[in-house]
Amino acid sequence: MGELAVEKHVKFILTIEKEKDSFESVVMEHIRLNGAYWALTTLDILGKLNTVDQDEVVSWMMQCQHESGGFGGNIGHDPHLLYTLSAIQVLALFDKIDALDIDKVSNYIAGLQNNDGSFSGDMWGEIDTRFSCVAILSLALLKRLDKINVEKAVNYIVSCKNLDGGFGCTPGAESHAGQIFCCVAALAVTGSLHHVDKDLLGWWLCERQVKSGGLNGRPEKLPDVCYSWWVLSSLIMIDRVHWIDKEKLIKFILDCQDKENGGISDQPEDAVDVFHTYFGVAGLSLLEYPGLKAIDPAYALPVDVVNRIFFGR
Ligand code: GRG
Repeated sequence: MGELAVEKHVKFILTIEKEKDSFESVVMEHIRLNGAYWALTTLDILGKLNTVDQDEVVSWMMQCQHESGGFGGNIGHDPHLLYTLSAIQVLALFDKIDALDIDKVSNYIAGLQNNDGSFSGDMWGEIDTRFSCVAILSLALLKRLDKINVEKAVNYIVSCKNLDGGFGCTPGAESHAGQIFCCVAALAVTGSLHHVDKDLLGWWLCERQVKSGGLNGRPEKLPDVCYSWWVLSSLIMIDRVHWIDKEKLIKFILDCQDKENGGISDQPEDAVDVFHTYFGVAGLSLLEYPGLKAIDPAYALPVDVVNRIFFGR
């Protein structure tokens, strides 16, 4: 089995940040704040967060904040819960959450909760369990969960549970590993995991492993490195991670590396990008690959960062 090409991946991430006119930078222009979270968390897991200028990142990021308190994907873009969580996560990595007006940001998030407990992603109203997840993770990191009706939020997530044990984006929608992460993480953070049938969901999740060792996101679909995160983190949170073949999954992720120029792709031989590089490295961290910082399966932040926030150490 090959090895994780740490130096190459660090170089890949630092290069895409500098090449503002590259294809990668242009297609990521509208989600640059998500990209910053994926890139910086990868660097931190690899022990290389000190290679970036933190003040420069924070100064750019604070310009992405809208007067409502929410963050947009880039300067001048409309605010959305998805970018607001990324901003909080990046500040958490830098130990700079205090740079935020915490009441303003948490009021923006709480204002997006609907009467049935669900969350809209932004003022335009789309509802999805992804937004329940990011709202709950954000408010938990800001220690402001009291701003929302947690019981209603949990009941809405439970209403998205399916007969196969999984969760979808709205009530009755198909189970998908990405949405399962969202619902399980939100339930974990709110102390509500008793709503999950762990054996039933664990069985559905471990059936996501295909012959190559990779994981898919739902039945009959192709494996993709990003599900190493969505599936594994969920299995860990429900204590069923020993139901998959870890060695085969490690091999699948390592086979998706560009060993020459760095970066990780969705499948072997495909083009690399920062999203799959992050979820590949984060997946390896969950698999306890040597030399990587441990990552928290619910907050998707290094464990030392989460401990610093909640336990001051
Ligand atoms: C804190 C890590 C973190 C995330 C925040 C936004 C979010 C919460 C989670 C997104 C979860 C999700 C829906 C992931 C799936 C992403 C993905 C690869 C979707 C592809 O869907 P299809 O239908 O692919 O194109 P499949 O694999 O089903 O064919």
